[in-house]
Formats: sequence, structure tokens, C-alpha cells
Amino acid sequence: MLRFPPDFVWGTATAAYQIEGAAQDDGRAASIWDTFCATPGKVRNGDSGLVACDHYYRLDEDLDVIARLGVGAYRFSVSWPRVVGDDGRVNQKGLDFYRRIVDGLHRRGVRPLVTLYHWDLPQRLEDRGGWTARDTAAEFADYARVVHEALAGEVEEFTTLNEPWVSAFMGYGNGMHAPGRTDQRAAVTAAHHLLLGHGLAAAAMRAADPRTKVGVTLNLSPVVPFSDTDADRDAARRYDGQQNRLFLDALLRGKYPADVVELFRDVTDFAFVRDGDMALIGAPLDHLGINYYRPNLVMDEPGSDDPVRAGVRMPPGVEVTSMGWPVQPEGLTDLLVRLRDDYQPVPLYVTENGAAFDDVIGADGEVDDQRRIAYLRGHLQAAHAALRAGVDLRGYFVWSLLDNFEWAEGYAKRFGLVYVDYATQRRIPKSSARWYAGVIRDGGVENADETR
Ligand code: IFM
Repeated sequence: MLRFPPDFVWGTATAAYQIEGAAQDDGRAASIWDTFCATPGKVRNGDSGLVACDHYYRLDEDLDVIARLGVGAYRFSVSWPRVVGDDGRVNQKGLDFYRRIVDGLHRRGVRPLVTLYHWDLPQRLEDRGGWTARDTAAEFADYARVVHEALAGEVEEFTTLNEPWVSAFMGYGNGMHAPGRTDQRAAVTAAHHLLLGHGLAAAAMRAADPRTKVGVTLNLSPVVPFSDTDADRDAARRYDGQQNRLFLDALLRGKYPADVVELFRDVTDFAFVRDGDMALIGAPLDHLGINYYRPNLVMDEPGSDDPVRAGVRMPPGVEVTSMGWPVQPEGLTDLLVRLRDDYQPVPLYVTENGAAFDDVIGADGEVDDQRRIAYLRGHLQAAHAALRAGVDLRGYFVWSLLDNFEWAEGYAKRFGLVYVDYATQRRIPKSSARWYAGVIRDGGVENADETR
């Protein structure tokens, strides 16, 4: 057995727009994802989060599912447009929903970890420029203050942003996510304002209660050059700069890396960075969340019109998930060790890790997802290797509790420990849910040698 420390936090995670549904109920305002989903051709099968997993109306049932897993913590996000209406006023019914989640978790002995922004920007703010507008960062801090006040005393840990890289570069750069803009200058500007929003929100919550713990979650990946040529190695540096170092250096060193600023020289002069911004962004974190799914094997693409000019290639002979992502657990060890070596110490959590596979309900009514079990086991072994190397890893959260709305892929991709039959909204725990409950009970996973 590979045993984890006794106080290691075992958890699972979701996000508001992906599971809640009730998108037009109880005063919830529209978000950029409602608008994006309603735009033909943006989301597979024209799916949307209108109903999703109907979690808003099935809260108690889902909290029981969480409790049965035996997790110590549950990471969920608050929907900004549910909490602040189109008139800019606080929507009490929206806030009450999150109080019910927190209370229900406490009653079941599960610690809540609240993420304030998991991509559902109020549409009214996008209409005023979205994350390209500096005011959005201030609006975010106001919203953070409201949620913090409502949940104060009940929630110790807040995560400001989930994966700002995705919000900025997929939302404003390549347009694959809401709001669907394709403008590199907008993407870099949005990245800065997201980080500024983090800094302002963290300061606001700490000012309200200095005991509040604040972190942020990044999607990070090791970046590996496709070949040993100078061109591919430089492409890997650029890719790593945009995906990892732009955010890590800002948050953990209080500055943007010079080579990344240079990379974007043709699209922006970074004039959006004002005095004091970097001190706010670089204020010490209580924890850093890492969402890890895969490494990226990167090749130089000189003809690309993207400033990074680097393309991702598939490593030969490696298993892929139904997202087309290679399964390479060793990348998680590499990433965690790199964070320990390259940056100032900060407690780390793997806030997301998991895989989509084409799960089916068998003749016996069960969902036997052995490939997901193998994926999770491999990644827990990799996390354990990082612990043995001295990394300060405090916890691990499986993505996701439930099958859910997988953004541009709609409902076609299933990441859950629990299968959702969308026609009936029936929840069916998969074999991986039982397996994960066993891991938590035992406090560890079997050694890699025993699973070969
Ligand atoms: O579903 C997403 C989640 O919202 C953010 N991290 C990656 C997951 C899988 O794509």
C-alpha cells in the first residue's frame, strides 16, 4: 500500500454551470455560457446548462451521494449570476442555495471548499467588456465580498478563480469557450484582469476576516518539446510561458515573465498593468490548486498566427481518454516537483484530476468503468511519488462527482464517479465511486508494482 498522510484531504469537485441547471429560476441572471450555448454551432449537439444535472433541485440527494463516497471535502463553485442579479443587486434566493449546500455538507461531516469563479461571468458584465474591462475585476471583488460575508464562519477556504488560462485564452483568444471572442490582445488583457480580480477579491475577503484562507486554481501541465531541435525546445518554452509561467510567476513572484511579455509584444504593450497591480496579484497565497489532466508534447509551428506558434502533438503508443487526452500520470509527479523546485513554498492541492470515458450502463444496471479506476490509481501513485519527494501536497479532488455539462463538448463526455442518466436524472455510482470510497477508507492506493 502507498499510504497518504493521515490529514490528507480526499475530495471530489464540481462547478455550478456544469451541474446546477435552474438557469432561469429564482432570480438567476444570464451568464456568458447561457449566451454561448444559445449561439448555433458553439456547443456540441446544441447542449446547454439549462437543466444540466438538475442539482439545484436535487441537492439533498446529491449531498447524500457525496457523503456515501466518504470524502473529507467537496469543492464546488458559486454562480456569480445566481448571486448578483441583472440590476446589480444581491439575489437572496441565490445566496440561500449556497448556504444550503454548506449547511448540508457540515451536517454530513464534509468540508466545503468554495470556488468563486468557474467561468460563468454575468452576461451584463460581458456587455460592458467582460474580462477585458478593468471594472470587471472590481465587480468580482464586490461579489466575493458578498459570498464571503454570507458564508463567513461556515467556510474557511475560498478559491478565487478556476483556470484563468482557460477563461482568458479559450474565452477571448481562440473562441472555443464563452464569450467566444478571438482576439489575442483581448485574451492577454483578460488574463491580467482575471488575476487582478483574484488579488482584489483576496484582499477584500482577508480584510473582512483575516482568518480566511484564500487560494487560486490553475490548469497546469508539464510541457515537453517534441524533438531535441532548438525550434521545438523554444516552442516548448513559449507554450510553457503562456500556459504555466504567465500565471505562476504573477501569483508566486509578483511579476510577469519577461520572455512572455516579449512573446505578446506584437499584440499588447501590457499598458493595462497599473501601479500596485502586481503587489495585489502576488500577495501570498494560502494554497495553490492544480488541475492536472495531461502533459503537452509541443512542436514549433512557425506559420501559426497565434503568438505562441506551438502545436500540441500526441505521444505515440499512449492510451487516450475520450477527450483525446493522453494518459500520462508521471506528468503529475513532474509538475508537482517542478512547483516545489521553481517557486516559493505554498501548500498544494490537486483540485481536479480525472478522465472522460464512454461509460455505458451494463445489462446488470451497473457502470463498470475500469479504465477510470486505472487512470485515478495511476495518478494517485504519481501524487504519492511527489509526496515522497518532499512536495507539500495536502489533498486530491477527483473531477468530477457527477457526469455533467462538459462545456463545448456538451453532455457527450462523462467525467463522473457517478453516472447521470440525463433522461431520468437517475444517479448511478460507477465502479470507480466504490473504488475511490475504498481508497479513502484505506487512506491510500496499492503500489504500482501490485497493479501491473
Ligand atoms: O470540466 C472541466 C472543468 O470545468 C475544468 N477543468 C477541466 C474539466 C475537464 O475538461
